[in-house]
Amino acid sequence: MNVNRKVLTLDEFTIQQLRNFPHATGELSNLLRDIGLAAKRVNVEVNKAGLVDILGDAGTINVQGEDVKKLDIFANNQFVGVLRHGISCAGIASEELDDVVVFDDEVSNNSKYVCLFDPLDGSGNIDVNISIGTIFCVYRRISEKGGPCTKEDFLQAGINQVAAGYIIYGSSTMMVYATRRGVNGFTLDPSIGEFTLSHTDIKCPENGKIYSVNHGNFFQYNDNVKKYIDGCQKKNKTNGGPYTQRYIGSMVADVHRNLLKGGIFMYPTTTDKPNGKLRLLYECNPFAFIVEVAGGKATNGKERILDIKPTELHQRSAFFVGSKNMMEELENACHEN
Ligand code: P6P
Repeated sequence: MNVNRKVLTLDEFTIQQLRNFPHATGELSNLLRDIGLAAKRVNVEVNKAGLVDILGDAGTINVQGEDVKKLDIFANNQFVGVLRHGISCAGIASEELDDVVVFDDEVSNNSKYVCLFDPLDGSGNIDVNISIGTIFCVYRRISEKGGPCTKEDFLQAGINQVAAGYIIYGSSTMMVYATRRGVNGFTLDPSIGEFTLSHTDIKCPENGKIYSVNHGNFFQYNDNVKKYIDGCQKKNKTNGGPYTQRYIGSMVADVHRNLLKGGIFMYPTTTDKPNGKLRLLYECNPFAFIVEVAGGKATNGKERILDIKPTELHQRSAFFVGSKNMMEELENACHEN
C-alpha cells in the first residue's frame, strides 16, 4: 500500500517538530495531540447537532450568566477529560467552569504545562448552523513541578504563552495552532480521521480590506473607534479601499478569515459593556498570540493584549486584532484626541 508521505498528519507534524529539537521532552507535542483528539470527538457531535436533541439549553447558566447549551458542556468535558488522563497538563481553566481544575495526581503534578479553553465559542450559533470554534492556549506553569498547579499558573500575561490555537467547526474542520516557531493549519480528513497539514506557516497579510465589527453597537463606541469605523466605510480606490464589512458573530470564524485574507476584527468597549465582552485569558490572548506570530497585531485600544497582567480568570477586555497596517491605522485613530 502506498503511504502518502506528502500529507503530514498532526501527529506526524508534531513528532517531526520534536525531531528538530532533540532536547525537547515531547510534552508539548503530546498536549497538542491530546487537544486534537478531543477536537475530533467534539467535531462528531457538532456535525450531528441538528439531528439529535443535543441542541437546546442544558438548563444551566454558566459563570458568564449565559444559557448553557448541551454542546458547550459536552465540549468542555471532552477537553477536560482528555487532558486529565493525559501526561502533559497539570490543570485547566475553562469558560464553562467557575474556577480552575487542578488535576492533582502524581503524573499531572509532574507536568510542566497548564491549559485554558473556551470549549465552544459562538455557541449561540449552533442552532443556525453557523461555524463555531474551540479556543485554547498553553502556559508553562510557574508553580513548582511535583505539586499541584496553582491559580497563579493561569494568571500569566499572554506574552508567556507557549502555544495557542483554535479549532473551527465549519465547512471543513480545521485546527490552527501557533508556537513561537510559526502558525500552521491542519484540516480534518474524514477518510482517515486525522488532522492533516493544509496551511503551512500562515502569515497574516500586512494589509486587508475586511473590517469586522458589530455595527449594531456603533453609537455605544467611543469617538475614536467611531472615527475609525467611519473611515473604513469611506475607503475608495484612491485611499486604499473599498473595504468590506464581514461579521458573523462567531469570533473564531471572523478572526480565522481575517488571519488568512487580511483584515481587522474589533470588539470595543460599549456603554453596555464598559469592560468589553470578550474574555482576556481564553479568547483574546490566544488569538493575540496567533496573529502576532503570523505578523499581525492585537491591542485593547490602549496597550498590547499580550502585555496585560491578568487579575481575574474571567476578566473581559476590549479587543482589536488583525493586519499590521490596519491595526496601526486604528492605533493612530485611538491615540488622537
Ligand atoms: P455580539 C460569541 O458569543 C462571541 O463570544 C464571539 O464569538 C463573537 O465574536 C461575539 O461574542 C459576538 O458578540 O455582541 O456582536 O453578538
